[in-house]
Amino acid sequence: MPFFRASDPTVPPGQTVTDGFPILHVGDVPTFDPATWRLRFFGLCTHPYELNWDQLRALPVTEWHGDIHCVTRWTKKATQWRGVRFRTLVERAGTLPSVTHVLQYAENDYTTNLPFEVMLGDDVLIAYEYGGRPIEAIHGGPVRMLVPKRYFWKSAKWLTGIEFLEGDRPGFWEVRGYHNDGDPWKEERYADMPAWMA
Ligand SMILES: Nc1nc2c(c(=O)[nH]1)N[C@H]1C(S)=C(S)[C@@H](COP(=O)(O)O)O[C@H]1N2
Ligand SMILES: [Mo]
Repeated sequence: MPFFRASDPTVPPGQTVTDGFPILHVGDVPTFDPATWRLRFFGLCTHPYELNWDQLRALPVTEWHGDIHCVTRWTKKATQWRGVRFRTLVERAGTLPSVTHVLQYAENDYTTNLPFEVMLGDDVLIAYEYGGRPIEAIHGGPVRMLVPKRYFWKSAKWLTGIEFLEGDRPGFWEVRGYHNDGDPWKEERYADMPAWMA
């Protein structure tokens, strides 16, 4: 049952803690075939590459435990994710010094953008396990991005690619009025809207 802790300093402003795990996405849940699954790294880098399923699973595993925050005002505490640290995969691509932003690509033409600096954090994972099990398809399995410092729309489910950019390029929700940066602690929910109105 959801409950509200208005003064809990561990919950960002305007959020309600939920025990459930809501499901939010556009389009249908895609099917996963490990034989054909690929994750592409491209854009401004000296070594664009792609990983297949076995190659991704052979990379060092990192874990992150913590809270996730959706712009629709639910926060889920103490989630547990496992996957590969995004920064490791960036280093392998040899990004150019001019890279300023990263665009995540996913199934169903979903995209979302963030500054390169945010994506290089220790807590940013290309995740394939949730709560000790493979991420369910409805939650973005086999592989989703996890950027816990931002609202959850910045964590693409069914990740298919990563583009390194010079300059920013707004993604699916960002061009539809969501905030470009989406920091839950600053209540950056929607663009051009004062926090008191959101
Ligand atoms: N590919 C894809 N990723 C997506 C979305 C989407 O529509 N498509 N929705 C985003 C939004 S708005 C949220 S809140 C979270 C929801 O993740 P969940 O369904 O696992 O809770 O996924 C994000 N990633
Ligand atoms: Mo969302």
